[in-house]
Amino acid sequence: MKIDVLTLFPELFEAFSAESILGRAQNAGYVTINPVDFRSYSTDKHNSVDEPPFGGGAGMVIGPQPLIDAVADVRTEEASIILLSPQGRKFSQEVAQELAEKEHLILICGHYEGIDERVSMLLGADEVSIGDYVLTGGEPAALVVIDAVTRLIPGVLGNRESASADSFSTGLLEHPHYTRPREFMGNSVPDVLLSGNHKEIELWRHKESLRRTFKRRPDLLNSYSFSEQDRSLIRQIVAEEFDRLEQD
Ligand code: 6GU
Repeated sequence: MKIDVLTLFPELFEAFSAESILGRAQNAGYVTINPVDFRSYSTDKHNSVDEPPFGGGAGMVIGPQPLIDAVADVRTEEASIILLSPQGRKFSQEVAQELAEKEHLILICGHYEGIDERVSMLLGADEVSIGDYVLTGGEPAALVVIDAVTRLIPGVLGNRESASADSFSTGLLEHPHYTRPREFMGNSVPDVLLSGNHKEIELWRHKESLRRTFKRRPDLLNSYSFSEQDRSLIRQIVAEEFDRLEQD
């Protein structure tokens, strides 16, 4: 996959994408992340990219010319053009999976008050937001999208890090994880994890996934389909949580 990122701050992407799994994925040839400073496409004599808004008001708006020219330069037949914007459709694991199947992504990062509306219209851009909060620019959102998408490209994660058991891929939050030491500041690792009984461990993990989702993100259970075993585990969890409340 090729990911071109049109931004006024290309260094942010160079640093982030050189490290860890993203760095490894690039070195192994699964993905190429190419930050493009779209200021260099400005035909303005001062290389400026922003202007005050027509109609008045605060801030500056990024004009269409440098972005349209930059996209024309990097675009291929297969490219999907994504504009990071708080007005976009909401990013999710499902959207990440959809984008991970593309060959070429062009991500456009706005800054200041936003981007001239004609950019999205002329490019037929897919506008994407990473959530209901306001960032100073699209760059952190583009980093989130790049990270979530890259790890889903087949081969990027080894078997040991496989994405299939992740929170959201199963429809549930992940179970808790523990490592050494067995006891830390008076808190022990649950006995079952030291038992060596893999069936029991799997059952415990699944139950704790259900418990966490039930307690922290009950909204996720609306689109989860319960097995008979899940129903029985949920009954146990409700009884356990109720007992815990009565003890306090
Ligand atoms: Cl893509 N951009 C900005 N500026 N704020 C956001 C966002 C994007 N997604 C959520 N908030």
